Amino acid sequence: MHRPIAVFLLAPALFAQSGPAFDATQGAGSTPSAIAAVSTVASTPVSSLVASWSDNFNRPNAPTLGPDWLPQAGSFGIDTNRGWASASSIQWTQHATAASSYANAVASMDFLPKVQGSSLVYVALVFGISPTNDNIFMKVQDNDSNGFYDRVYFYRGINGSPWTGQTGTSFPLVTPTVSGRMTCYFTNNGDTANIDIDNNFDGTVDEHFQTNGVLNVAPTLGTGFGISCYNNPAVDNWSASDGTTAAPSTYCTAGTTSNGCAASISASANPSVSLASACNIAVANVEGQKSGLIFYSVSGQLIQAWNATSFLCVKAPTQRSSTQVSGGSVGQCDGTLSLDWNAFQTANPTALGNPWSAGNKVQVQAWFRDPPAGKATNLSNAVELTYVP
Ligand SMILES: [Ca+2]
Ligand SMILES: [Ca+2]
Ligand SMILES: [Ca+2]
Repeated sequence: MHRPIAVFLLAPALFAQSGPAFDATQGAGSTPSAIAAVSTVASTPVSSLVASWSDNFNRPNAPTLGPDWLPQAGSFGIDTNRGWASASSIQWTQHATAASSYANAVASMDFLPKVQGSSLVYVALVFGISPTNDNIFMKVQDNDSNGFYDRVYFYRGINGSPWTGQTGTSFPLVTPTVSGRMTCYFTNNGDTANIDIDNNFDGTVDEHFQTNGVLNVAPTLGTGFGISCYNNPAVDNWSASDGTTAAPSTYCTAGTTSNGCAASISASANPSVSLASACNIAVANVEGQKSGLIFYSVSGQLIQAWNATSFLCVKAPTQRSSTQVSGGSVGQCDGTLSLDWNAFQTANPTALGNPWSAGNKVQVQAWFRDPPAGKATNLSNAVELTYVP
């Protein structure tokens, strides 16, 4: 790709507190201000108890992300149960239904190594997308193309430019990383934009960055959410929320079974203390005709090797639910496990975590038999739930 060249539109004084501002994706050849014409922003009102949206991209390889995403520039597809950007340079896509005022919104996503091509990559979360595509854009980037994400940037517009009153545009990661989870949100009544980086997927934030002055932009922001990438990085486990509470959020990595199945867990919604809404846990892609069970923790996320491919993703102590049979066919990945969370808690009032309170967090994972595998078992990825009233 093009070599970085020293062309900047920005006053150096802006970056006195934030290190060099050079952005390799804004060298010759890129067109940061060229935002493609788009369809109308999805504006379906979301009035449920928990306004949240998520995508773990766990579906067959495909050249698009499917109907939940409205591509705006470039191309996004599915690769091995992850999302990825498959064209070149600046690309972005908007979620079809996610909508919230930016100020209370929270979004997160895993940023992963490139799938192909140049190591000059970024992964960005986009907030407040308006019908004219104004937005707040926060990215983590491998700015020197060495395979390690090393800087974050806060921009107005898709790979755009600083906003008026910003107190820093770009900051270096103390510990560059090949992958991690970024969580972005706003504080200070919507004036401060924040990026948290968890560089080892253990649920604990390792680096935090922020900049101010978003209120100068707020009047022209909208309510859409998006993803943007530069070149061909992979992403996973996107979620967004209106701030009422965190969305059910998948994390950790599923093991690969002896028949090549990667069991994928999901939750229909966060559980409710008052049982106001259903909370169904589903595990897809389980080996057929195997016994298994869903278990949980209230002690936090973990990533600890279980066997050659699986990880234990929840901290001890754990609570098991009943053993069940996965169904499907022997040797196939068509088995499933499920748990009616509310029914289990109602039937087991002394189970771990009871009595529940709003804000309680639960980490849920599935275990199932796989005789040829290490420990003769494998594990799914995990999902974290947050109790709502
Ligand atoms: Ca995935
Ligand atoms: Ca780097
Ligand atoms: Ca961490």
